[in-house]
Amino acid sequence: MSEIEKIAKQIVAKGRGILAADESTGTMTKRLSSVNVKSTAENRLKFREILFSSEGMKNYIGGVILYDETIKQKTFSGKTIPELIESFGSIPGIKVDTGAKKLAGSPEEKITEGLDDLRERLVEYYKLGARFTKWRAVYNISDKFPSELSIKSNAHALARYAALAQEAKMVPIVEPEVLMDGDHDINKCYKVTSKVLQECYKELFLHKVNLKGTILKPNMILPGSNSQKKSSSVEIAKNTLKCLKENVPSEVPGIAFLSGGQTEVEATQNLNEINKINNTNFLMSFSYGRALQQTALKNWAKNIKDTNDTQKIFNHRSKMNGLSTMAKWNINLENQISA
Ligand code: 5MM
Repeated sequence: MSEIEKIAKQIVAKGRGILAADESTGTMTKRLSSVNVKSTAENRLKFREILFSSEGMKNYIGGVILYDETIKQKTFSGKTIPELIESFGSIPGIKVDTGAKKLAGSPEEKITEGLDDLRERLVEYYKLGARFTKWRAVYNISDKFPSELSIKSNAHALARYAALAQEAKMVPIVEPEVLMDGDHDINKCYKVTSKVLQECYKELFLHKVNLKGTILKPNMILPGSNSQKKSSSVEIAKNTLKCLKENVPSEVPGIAFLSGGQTEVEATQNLNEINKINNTNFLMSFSYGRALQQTALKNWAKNIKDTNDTQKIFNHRSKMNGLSTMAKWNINLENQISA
């Protein structure tokens, strides 16, 4: 087994998942402003360092996705951030796209950019300690969208990125995110996600990407956030598994879902349900941003000198998600946070 194949498996090994802490400065500023904290490089580091040095990292977080600013920062104790993450038994990764921009030809949609100089940037990130990478494409659902142009151009970019990441000896996380926004039902999400995944794997194959050394980071199959028809966890899990079974080649070792605007508990419960009835060979795990950080951030904002309570909250969230990768989560455990 090659090194990247080993790393891919290690990151999403049973009981573990990924902390997506790769918010760009713009997104992090929104998150911090929402809790009335000033978005300075120092504050962004402070919050992230609290998470990265939590006990929960050791047992439940196999990898951390960083942003360019963070991977180059030093902790308050002098270690680099990748060194800190490794010392907690986790693997540092890096977001290498440069964001979703207006798609020429269909300007209401987005194309993810970042291929320019990517080969050189990957070499630098490897030297800084990154062993896996991430690139996110976004697709909107509406009557007209996503267009064929958006599906094809984003799949092409994802595949070019993945091939370059593997050339640089890093695992690519391939993230095609079909957004939850809209009033569509779960069937529409199923259909769109299927199309998007088919095109991604067509391109990954064409670009000779070794699928065994990749991780897929998809959305779960959910009704739109404004849909009148809500779906149960069981329905979400069944649809998600069916869609992935039909459209993801079996060589892919692991699937790490994004949370995409679900609440923390919804994201955990849905993953737990997926693992309860998982009839595939994929390791089904998480790569959550908001669903791992939201409550911890709110708590930290009340007193940015506090470390303990914020870590307690993050440890609990990590543990709940770790349990859900083994289908061992339940609501009683969820409510036992005071420990
Ligand atoms: C953590 O946020 C990442 C995106 O940041 P930018 O929009 O600033 O580039 C994002 O890609 C994230 O990794 C995934 O969407 C998963 O996060 P959620 O919050 O959906 O679980």
